[in-house]
Amino acid sequence: MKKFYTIKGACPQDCPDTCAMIYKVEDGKIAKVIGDPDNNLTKGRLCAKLNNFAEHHYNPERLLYPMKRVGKKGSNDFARISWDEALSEIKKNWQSIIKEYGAEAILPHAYLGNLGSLNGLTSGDRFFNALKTTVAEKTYCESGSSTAWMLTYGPIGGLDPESFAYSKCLVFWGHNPLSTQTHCWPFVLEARKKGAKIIVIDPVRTRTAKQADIHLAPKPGTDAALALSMINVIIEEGLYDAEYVGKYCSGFIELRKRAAQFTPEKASKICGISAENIILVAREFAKSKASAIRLGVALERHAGGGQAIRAITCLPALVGAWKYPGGGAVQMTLWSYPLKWDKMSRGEWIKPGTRVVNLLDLGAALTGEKYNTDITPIKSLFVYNSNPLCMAPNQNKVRMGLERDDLFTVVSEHFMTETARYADIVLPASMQGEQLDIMFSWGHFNILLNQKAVEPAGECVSNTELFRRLSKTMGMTRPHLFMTDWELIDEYVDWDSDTMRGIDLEVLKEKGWARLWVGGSPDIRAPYSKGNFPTPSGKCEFVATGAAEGNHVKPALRSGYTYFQQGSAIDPIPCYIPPYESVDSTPELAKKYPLAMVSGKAHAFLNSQYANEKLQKERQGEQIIIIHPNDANKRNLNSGEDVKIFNDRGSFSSIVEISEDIRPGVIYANVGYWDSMIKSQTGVNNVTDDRHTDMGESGAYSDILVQVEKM
Ligand SMILES: Nc1nc2c(c(=O)[nH]1)N[C@H]1C(S)=C(S)[C@@H](COP(=O)(O)OP(=O)(O)OC[C@H]3O[C@@H](n4cnc5c(=O)[nH]c(N)nc54)[C@H](O)[C@@H]3O)O[C@H]1N2
Ligand SMILES: Nc1nc2c(c(=O)[nH]1)N[C@H]1C(S)=C(S)[C@@H](COP(=O)(O)OP(=O)(O)OC[C@H]3O[C@@H](n4cnc5c(=O)[nH]c(N)nc54)[C@H](O)[C@@H]3O)O[C@H]1N2
Ligand SMILES: [Mo]
Repeated sequence: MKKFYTIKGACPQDCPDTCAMIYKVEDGKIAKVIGDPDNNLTKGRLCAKLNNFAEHHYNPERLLYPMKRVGKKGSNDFARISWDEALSEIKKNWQSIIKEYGAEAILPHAYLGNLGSLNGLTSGDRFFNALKTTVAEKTYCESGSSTAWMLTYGPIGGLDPESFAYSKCLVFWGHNPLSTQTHCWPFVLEARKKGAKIIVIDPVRTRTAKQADIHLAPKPGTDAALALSMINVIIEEGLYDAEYVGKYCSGFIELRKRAAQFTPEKASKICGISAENIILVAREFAKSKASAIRLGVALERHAGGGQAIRAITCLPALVGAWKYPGGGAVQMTLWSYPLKWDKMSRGEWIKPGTRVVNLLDLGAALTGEKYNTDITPIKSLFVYNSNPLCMAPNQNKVRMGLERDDLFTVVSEHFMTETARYADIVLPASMQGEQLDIMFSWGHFNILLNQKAVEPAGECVSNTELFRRLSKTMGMTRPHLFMTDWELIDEYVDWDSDTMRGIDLEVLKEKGWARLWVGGSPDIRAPYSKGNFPTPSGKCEFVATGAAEGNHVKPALRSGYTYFQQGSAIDPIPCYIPPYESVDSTPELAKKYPLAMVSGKAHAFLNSQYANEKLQKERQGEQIIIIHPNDANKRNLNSGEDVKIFNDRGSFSSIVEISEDIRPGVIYANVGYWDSMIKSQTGVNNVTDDRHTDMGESGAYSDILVQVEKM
């Protein structure tokens, strides 16, 4: 007789939705994974990436055993070995590296292949910190926006998607939720039914922008000027909430003075949007009262991305929107979770002065361009939860680093990604249905328990188990390195926190998820109606306290990155910083490379994950770039042709789609395609740069100029 059972789970992906799922198990195998019909947000529906999640577990190309490279780096020539052999090979190499160069010659590289508290961003931190390796500063995403957000509001979670149903004006600013946060949309539609206006601000007419009442398409990286101009209009026309500003905001005079420099006419020239439209949107936002802004992460990927987010976050406070249910803003709900970040990363084990390498600089660090590599070169790289050859900027530099014969590289993976092909040792990682985790979200307020549904395939292990094995192999003895998964769950969550009222492990085991106690139901929820922002002044800070001293990096890096780094001084009043590369800011460069290139998320992939799944590949189609007809005509291009996109850093090929869905002077490309899926065998990140932006050391992925030509 077949044995059937169901187990409650949670989606592992780095996505704001963190869906509640149900694993349907049949004879020890996951037969199907569905969205939990009883969940307040998932409501039974998974997305284009996850709706064949069972099959993903049993993809025949999945890595099931440890392997050792026998061919050239990058060649995909590997031989199966045992776990014992793999671990002793790692031990042998690391011991000799540590003896000759010290442990700082080892660089861990992780990001958010898995978002879990146990198996996610920080799962290896305690191991690497105990081994005293170089510290990885993980700022691929979110650190710039979080830093800016916290300067304005402090660590608050802001609005939840359910609150959108009560908004009267919803602005999606550099955010494309119909691809990247689909489960919020029913609440948006509910608001629209009640008369709410939907505004999308994006250089591209995305799926989301197509649904908007108003779509503004600014030049990339100019949003600070737009937001400051809206502030100008709102103040000059007396549309701000003087009482709310007076009681709960600081720095109004300074903000007013700064915004005065951005008349709609001036901002119009910078942003490429008409002055009338700037005024229209400013008035709509101010007059709607319960107005809300959903910021994406994309805004941070420009030279002045942090300052843009600072300016944007001032808007809801300026008009007093926080007084109303459905009014305010959301950047990362994550900041409301009762998670013990310090325990998760064990930053206290790091000796002050230890080298910190920002992972956006991977190529520069491996090639010796940065970080005193003459004194302590990087001799070993350990990659897990990340696919840097595809997702890190400046791909050629990263590849050059990975090709080094004297670099001992270990990669823990689900699949033989192009990064994994450069490994000396490949280790097989388990998938979400095969491991335990407790999940938070950065787009809502549910906490979820992902229970192990089946045993791992082959010899796969979870990240927690991987680091327990490595700790033992390296002869470590600290008890914290050997805690079980259940012990880690107990340690990482502040179960006594006020937000955990009525939630314990029994509840989570039974139901799978619970909504944190964050100030009542969404129809009445307005927790900042009387200010109470956890900033140094307790107010919404138009002028950011501490910004000038560089305290801005600290709060954002608390999410598990590094802990003792200080940033450089920044302007405490929101300002406009022009792009690193643009027709207006670098006209000389623009003669050679006249098109700005923005990259964003593919509808059917999750970063580079699922790009190797048949269904998702079919759904997503081939790599395309979108170009405006004017720019296409100048180059004599026809839709469907192959083109080459290039600049001084590199190039990639793509099919061209000519469309008015993009503003002239800009092209758009989805990121996530594996090199092997692209004719040029190089990807979007071949042309991106590894520069950091103004805040949180985030990446300037979409702040680049390129040229496009027929292939
Ligand atoms: N389907 C899908 N969902 C995902 C992911 C995925 O890969 N696929 N990835 C997840 C992750 S890691 C993240 S961080 C989120 C990201 O979620 P989003 O922030 O929604 O995603 P992006 O596509 O990066 O960017 C959103 C939009 O910002 C626009 N944009 C770029 N530059 C500018 C600018 O200067 N100004 C303005 N106004 N707009 C700009 C882009 O054109 C793009 O349409 O999505 C998560 N969800
Ligand atoms: N040009 C450009 N580049 C970008 C962006 C962009 O918009 N434009 N977006 C940036 C953003 S927002 C982000 S978040 C980063 C994402 O960068 P990454 O997090 O590196 O991206 P992923 O493609 O999700 O790669 C995660 C890898 O981890 C593996 N993995 C998944 N789960 C596990 C696990 O449990 N254990 C182990 N060991 N491995 C696992 C997956 O198979 C996958 O290969 O990329 C950034 N790069
Ligand atoms: Mo991200």
